[in-house]
Amino acid sequence: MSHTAWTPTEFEARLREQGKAYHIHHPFNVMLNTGKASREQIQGWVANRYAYQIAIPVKDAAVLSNCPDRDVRREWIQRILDHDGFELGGVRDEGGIEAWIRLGEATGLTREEVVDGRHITPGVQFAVDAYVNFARRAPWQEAVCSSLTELFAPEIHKQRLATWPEHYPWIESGGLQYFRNRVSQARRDVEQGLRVTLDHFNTAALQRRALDILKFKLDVLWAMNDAMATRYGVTA
Ligand code: AHQ
Repeated sequence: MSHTAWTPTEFEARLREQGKAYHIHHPFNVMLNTGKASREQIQGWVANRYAYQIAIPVKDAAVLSNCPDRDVRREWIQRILDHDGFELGGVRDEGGIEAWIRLGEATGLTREEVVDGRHITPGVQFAVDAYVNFARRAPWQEAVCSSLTELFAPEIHKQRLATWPEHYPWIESGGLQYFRNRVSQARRDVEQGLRVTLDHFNTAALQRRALDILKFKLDVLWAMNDAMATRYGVTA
């Protein structure tokens, strides 16, 4: 086991290598993005992923509460605004959680059944809670590192935008706005997440820890898909 730290370039390459375990490769996601999902499977996915979406601002607030660095907080707080929405100085943005509910309605779910969480499976909730609880108790730099699954997120959002209109024309196009917004938001998130991670994890041991943290978060996303596949089945 090497005791010499990787250069930032090599370290970033090792982080990106972990994309092979990203949930874009999970059979449930492959089913969704290759047009094989039924209406019920898509509705189940949207309703279950709501548990994750509403947890993100809580997770990000946990990071802020652990972070003494004002400059880092000034950038990180944007993530909460992205999801919860805001009304600042006359500028109003409904936010990503509202856009996710719209996605639910576009698939034929009612706002009420998305928001009341009746479709959320225990496995999805446990994975989401593991992520939030990790961010609450871990050093804030480790929680920042765990958000780096977003290195791989623009591709999955673009894949949905490229395939869902063709495969699922019955989903009203406005419902996909969430994915359109996330392509640029994920890129901006990663710019800060990577900067903090490459700077903080600067010894061989710390870099191995960073890879373990990213693996944990990849497992959170994978486990969510496992739970949904168990509940709704995977049509190959
Ligand atoms: O919509 C997603 C989102 O807002 C976030 C925040 C970020 C984080 O802080 O961990 N991760 C994330 C992700 C979102 N969408 C997922 C998807 O597949 O639609 C991907 C997920 C991620 O890559 O971590």
